[in-house]
Amino acid sequence: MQRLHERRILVTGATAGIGEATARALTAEGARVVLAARRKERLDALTNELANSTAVELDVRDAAACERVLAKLDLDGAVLNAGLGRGMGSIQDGNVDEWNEMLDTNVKGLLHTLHAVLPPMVARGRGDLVLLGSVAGRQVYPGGNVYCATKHAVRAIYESLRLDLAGKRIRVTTVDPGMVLTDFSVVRFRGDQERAAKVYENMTPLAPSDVADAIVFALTRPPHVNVGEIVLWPTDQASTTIVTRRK
Ligand code: NDP
Ligand code: 8X3
Repeated sequence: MQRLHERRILVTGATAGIGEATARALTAEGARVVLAARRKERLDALTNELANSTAVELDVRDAAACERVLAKLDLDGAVLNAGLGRGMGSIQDGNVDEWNEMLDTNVKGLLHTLHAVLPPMVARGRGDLVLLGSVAGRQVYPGGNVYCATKHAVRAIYESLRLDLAGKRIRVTTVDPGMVLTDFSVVRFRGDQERAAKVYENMTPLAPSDVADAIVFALTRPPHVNVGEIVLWPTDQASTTIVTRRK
């Protein structure tokens, strides 16, 4: 029995990491997945591989493109996962372009996506939203300032959605992972593989499939159950600043 049989679910940021793992897991549960991201060749490879999947090339920072591409999709659910970190350091030494990229993607991109996908769900009186927050939306850490601020904003948007959508039969979930082994740190450190690898050195991070499992759990509860907040830590991570590294 495939628990998401024929449900049409959008996954933003589906070309890598958590989004890709989620697209795979949802497809395995019978969902018709719509993959969204910027890298067309990766979208093409995934739609060729995953049964019942389609793709839209989309930069979530582009509000007009989100409306044009997403508003017409007849969605049962959306996993709002597209996001990134850029750099690590103090605010006084910060790079304004990197701040804008994080804010435009993680906060405004999330809002653009919600603005496009929500009206048909509200009209139909049914829909599921899963936001990708982070433990960085619950705690800060040295050098994390603006990235952490974007994830605190995701948490505020999650809480706001619960109020705005009260009584409309739309379920809202935030999934907030700790360290997950994806391209996240490679992107954050602009391709510096050595620096990225150090983040996960001598500890066992979550795998993208661990996060996908949590998303599938939330989406497969019966309609009267709304899983609100899922916080997933690696066993080796006690907080955003305390990580056990085993030599
Ligand atoms: P990856 O770098 O592996 O994947 C990021 C995905 O986001 C890619 O598919 C990328 O696709 C997409 N993306 C980035 N910018 C845009 C954009 N402007 N428009 C559309 N898609 C975009 O990172 P993760 O899988 O780790 O990150 C996914 C989410 O999980 C993020 O929101 C991140 O903040 C969050 N997270 C990650 C954690 C971790 O430790 N890895 C922990 C907690 C939360 P493309 O480049 O093709 O557009
Ligand atoms: C991304 C992971 O290390 O910034 O949210 O908490 S981390």
